[in-house]
Amino acid sequence: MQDLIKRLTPEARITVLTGAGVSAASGVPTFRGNDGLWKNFRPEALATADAFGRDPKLVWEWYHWRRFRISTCEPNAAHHVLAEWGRRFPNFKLITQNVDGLHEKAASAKATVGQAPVNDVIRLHGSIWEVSCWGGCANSPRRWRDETIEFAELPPKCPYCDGLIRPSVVWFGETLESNVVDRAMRAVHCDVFMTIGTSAVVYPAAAFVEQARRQGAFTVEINPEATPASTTVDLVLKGGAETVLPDIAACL
Ligand code: BV8
Ligand code: ZN
Repeated sequence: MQDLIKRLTPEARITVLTGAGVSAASGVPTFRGNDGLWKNFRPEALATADAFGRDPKLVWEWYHWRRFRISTCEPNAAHHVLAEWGRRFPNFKLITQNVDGLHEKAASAKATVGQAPVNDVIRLHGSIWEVSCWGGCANSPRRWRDETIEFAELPPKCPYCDGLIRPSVVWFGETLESNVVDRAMRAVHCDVFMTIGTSAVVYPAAAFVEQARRQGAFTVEINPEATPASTTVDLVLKGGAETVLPDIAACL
């Protein structure tokens, strides 16, 4: 751990990539854990445009259930430490695969009134709290925030064209937004890269830690389990993010 602490200096370029494991302590089910997001279905089978095209009601039932679940969850100590680091370290960047919005919630919880949350989170896979028109109708914005918990009907209708709306998340087989990928690529140029709470199986996010290492970053993994990244990083800290991150913060 000392190897890491000595590198977390005020001028250090620190980049963190998070996955579902960071929200586990908040009660948000992970994708591939044994509590499985929805046991009968694999995310890869449901989180696709094909699945939505075939059965929009089924896919919406899954998102409806996840939105309700997430609406009852609060950020945990891991989110708060990362939000604090966003304020403390001028060259801190946070990249997340999560769509639950808990990083943003933790950042805005501490931001002084009127101040934009300091760590503008680089959200690779979109937000479960945003929707867009499935048909991309001319009158609708590219995406908009919709925090409805109980939709009157599933699948919900687009208010601009009476077609369907979809969750504004990146599904398997869909490309990530190029400006988001560009920001992530710039953030991978760093002194310390920490991959936290991700099974490191979904691309292109899973490739970032190796790209960071190749560019000279000191790489760290925080996860109670081993992942494909465990054998490539400089330091593995085995444990939950909600305990390991506060332990690191206490040494700073
Ligand atoms: C794309 C949004 C161009 C929806 C999600 C190579 C290059 C590019 C693409 C591919 C490629 N190879 C394969 C592909 C295709 C595909 C892919 O990666 N497939 C995988 C399954 C092999 N990638 C794509 O399609 C991407 N698109 O690149 O477009 C393209 C397209 C096709 C072909 C080539 C190029 C789009 C990927 C985005 C998919 N959308 N979600 C939604 O959320 O509903 S992915 C989904 O998985 C979530 O976003 C999630 O964030 C992500 C990763 O999961 P994790 O976050 O890691 O969560 P998981 O449950 O897996 O693991 C939790 C971890 O936490 C575990 O390790 C556990 O031990 C740990 N943990 C548990 N408790 C704790 C903890 N850690 C810390 N503390 C704890 N307390
Ligand atoms: Zn529409």
